[in-house]
Amino acid sequence: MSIRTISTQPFQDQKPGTSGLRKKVPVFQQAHYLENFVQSIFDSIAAPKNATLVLGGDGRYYNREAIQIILKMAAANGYGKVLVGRGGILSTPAASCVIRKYKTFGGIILSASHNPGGPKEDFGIKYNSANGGPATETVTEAIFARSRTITQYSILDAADVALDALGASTLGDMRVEVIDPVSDYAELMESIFDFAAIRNLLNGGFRIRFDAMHAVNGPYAQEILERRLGAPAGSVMNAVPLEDFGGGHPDPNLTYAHELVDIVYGDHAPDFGAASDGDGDRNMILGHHFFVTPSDSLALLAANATLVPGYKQGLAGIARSMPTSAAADRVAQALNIPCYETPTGWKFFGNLMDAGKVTLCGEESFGTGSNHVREKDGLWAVLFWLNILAVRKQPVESIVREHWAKYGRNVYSRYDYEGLPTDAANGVMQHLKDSFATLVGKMFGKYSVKFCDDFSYTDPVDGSVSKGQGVRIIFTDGSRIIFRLSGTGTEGATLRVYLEAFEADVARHHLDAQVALAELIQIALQISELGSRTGREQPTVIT
Ligand code: VG1
Ligand code: CO
Repeated sequence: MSIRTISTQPFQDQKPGTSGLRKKVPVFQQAHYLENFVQSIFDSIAAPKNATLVLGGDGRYYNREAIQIILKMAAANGYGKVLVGRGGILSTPAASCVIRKYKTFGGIILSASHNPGGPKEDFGIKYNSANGGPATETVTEAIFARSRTITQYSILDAADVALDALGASTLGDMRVEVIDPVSDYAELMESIFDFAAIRNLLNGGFRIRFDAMHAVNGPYAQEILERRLGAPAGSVMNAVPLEDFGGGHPDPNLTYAHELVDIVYGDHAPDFGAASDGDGDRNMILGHHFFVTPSDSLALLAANATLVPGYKQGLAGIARSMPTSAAADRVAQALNIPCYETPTGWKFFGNLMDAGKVTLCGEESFGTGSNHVREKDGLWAVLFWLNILAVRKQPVESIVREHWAKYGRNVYSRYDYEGLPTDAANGVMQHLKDSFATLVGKMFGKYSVKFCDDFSYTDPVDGSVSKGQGVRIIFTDGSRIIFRLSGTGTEGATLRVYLEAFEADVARHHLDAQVALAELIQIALQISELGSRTGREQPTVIT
């Protein structure tokens, strides 16, 4: 076996987005494309000789091929050991768990999360640091800079490694350990939650449905919910991970998880429904004929955290991404703990958690997590809810309504306009920024604009500044409209419009969010000129 050094030329498009580098599979299949990016990671992180890496992905199309390439490149780049999930599988939170548990130098996660998979669909790669979290902006920028000047990469000339049986083998001088992708993660979950109480709940006839959407969490959910907690077989649906997610869009929201939504809103609906995404880090929570918005879910977990053994000492603080509703802020205020507002993407939470400033974090995009790992964690959120339900013995809906009655309701919705021409989407954002001065003080019906800006964040731990993180239009009553361009899409531009209105009046809490937000939506369309600038009247997805 020999190390080959291969000459290459930079691709100019390897800029990591919100969550790593995401492109169509055929882009990744181009000669040297994946190799260039992997070498750029290795060159930027400068691991000491014989360092250990964790490697795994969500099992989508091209996962196996990519794993073999990365293993051979790690061997050629002086790594001492790679821990790889059996079959090349690790959910994103499980990879974070393994990186932390075995104190490795870092890890590489292969996923395009909630985006479809298959020969013509999406693939992705990201680097996570020793804390188990996505590399900070400083590191991802260094990787991008390197990818623009790269001239060569190294790879071991060797046969493929067998990945389907547990155990160790060698690749040149490097050790490859194929590990069970589920066991370390399941053990961590048992250390946080009251499994006995949840088991009692499930034995007592409380019915759950978990939709794994043919994505990575199937085996995790079967092991934890069915085997360890005793949910009846079949409680986990679409449990077999498929390379193309069964042709679906593994995004746990009301649009794409419609199979589950039909069940929880149908006859004989279960008491609790949940789903997770392609790589297992997102979650959707449903009750009997009831949907919990992710922003509310974060606030509720925070308000009920001391019911869970792992958080019985209370929370150090909460963090939420800027577009996430301020429901969590109200709980933080009541608990007298800080609430941080960060840019979108999990990489901004890591520093806060490492510094002990926050315990729970969340995003409006169906992402919730805590300092048990450094990624959002879908199944963890489901177990958190089940633990609360086991203690409070109330339906999901009454828990949410009681929460609203106590704290008020932050009515919330997100409109996504996918696949827009990039110029038109940029034009909308520029137009909004150009309008700030004329918007302030302006009245739109009962709403008066208090303040507008393009969100900028200074990390309280390392002082790094991230600019241009989304346009905020904030009204005097605290309502908000936010416009942001997605950093995870692979085709054209996706414009997200986030709408939030605060409703203190319990008598209005039953209103459908779309009805309660109708006026704000019209204001958003009016001030952004979205329709005329993009030619798009209707959003692609409403969540
Ligand atoms: C989206 C979400 C964001 C999330 C990111 C990664 O990013 O809005 O909240 O952190 O996906 O989620 P964007 O830039 O498209 O809005 V996942 O499940 O990919 O790790
Ligand atoms: Co994801």
